[in-house]
Amino acid sequence: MDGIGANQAWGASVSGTGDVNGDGAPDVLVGAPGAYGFWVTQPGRARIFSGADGTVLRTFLGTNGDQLGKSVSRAGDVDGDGTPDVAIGAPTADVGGETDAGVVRIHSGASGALLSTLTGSLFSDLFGTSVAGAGDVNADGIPDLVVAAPYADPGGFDEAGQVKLLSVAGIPPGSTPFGTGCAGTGGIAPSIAAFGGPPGAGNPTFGLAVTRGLGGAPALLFLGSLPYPAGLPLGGCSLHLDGAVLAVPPPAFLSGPFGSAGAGHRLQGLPIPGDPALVGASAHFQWAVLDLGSPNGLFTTSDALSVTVF
Ligand SMILES: [Ca+2]
Ligand SMILES: [Ca+2]
Ligand SMILES: [Ca+2]
Repeated sequence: MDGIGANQAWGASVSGTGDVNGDGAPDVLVGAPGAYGFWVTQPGRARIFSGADGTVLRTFLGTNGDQLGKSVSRAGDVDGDGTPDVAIGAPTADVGGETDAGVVRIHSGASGALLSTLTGSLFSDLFGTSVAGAGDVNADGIPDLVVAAPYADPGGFDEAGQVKLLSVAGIPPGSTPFGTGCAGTGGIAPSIAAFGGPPGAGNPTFGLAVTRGLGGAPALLFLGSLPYPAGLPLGGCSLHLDGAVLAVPPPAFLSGPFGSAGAGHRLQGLPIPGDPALVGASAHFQWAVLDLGSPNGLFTTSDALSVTVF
């Protein structure tokens, strides 16, 4: 696993990832923040290598001056597909015109796809200089991350540094939860949250999560044209959507272990097209999870979420 060019800084960061390719052997993640690209300086890169035979399983590339790979970490199974995911820091990435604010990218271990980006907010904070998987600190069922911005200026102290413990999922500005979920096996009700950044038009990583569902169970995401806060009774559960249709046709299977109460979660990407006509539009969502321990003996429902695009 040697670098193949001058100044790549190959191995500036290393981490185990868990088994991303399902061959039973844990794999490894290596960062090269100094790696170059054609005509750009220090975009950086990171790679996952097979722990079994050292072959390259995934390659992640930064863009100009990002120094992607300055930090790397296992992230746990963030999207709930059963394969561990990874976090990669790019501390000199620019964010919204703030030079070197820094980002941490969370990628699927299974496909390499970008799941979410956590961002620094201010000039020269270098957010993402270090990153580590923290486990599920806030008990919402999704693994969290701890990220350092060592050149941040908290309290007005120049470059005092700041460490943030961050949840991948939550309720973004302009979105409103409503209604109530119904409890299934173990007396635990699923809940809905958003991930992948705010619901802005053109955000390709926006999506919705279900957490605390029955482990390994299939789940369906429903979309309604109008919210129905009072709820249509469904045998002890409530449908909080008017004109409900499936938002995504195939069911998503929640993370395991299979059948364990409240242990299942899943992230479902819902990329928002970059269409100005969508700005100001609202959509309303609710999950249903197959769970024979529910009041109706068939499925539980989450609370609902209204999302307004800006
Ligand atoms: Ca492996
Ligand atoms: Ca995963
Ligand atoms: Ca969490």
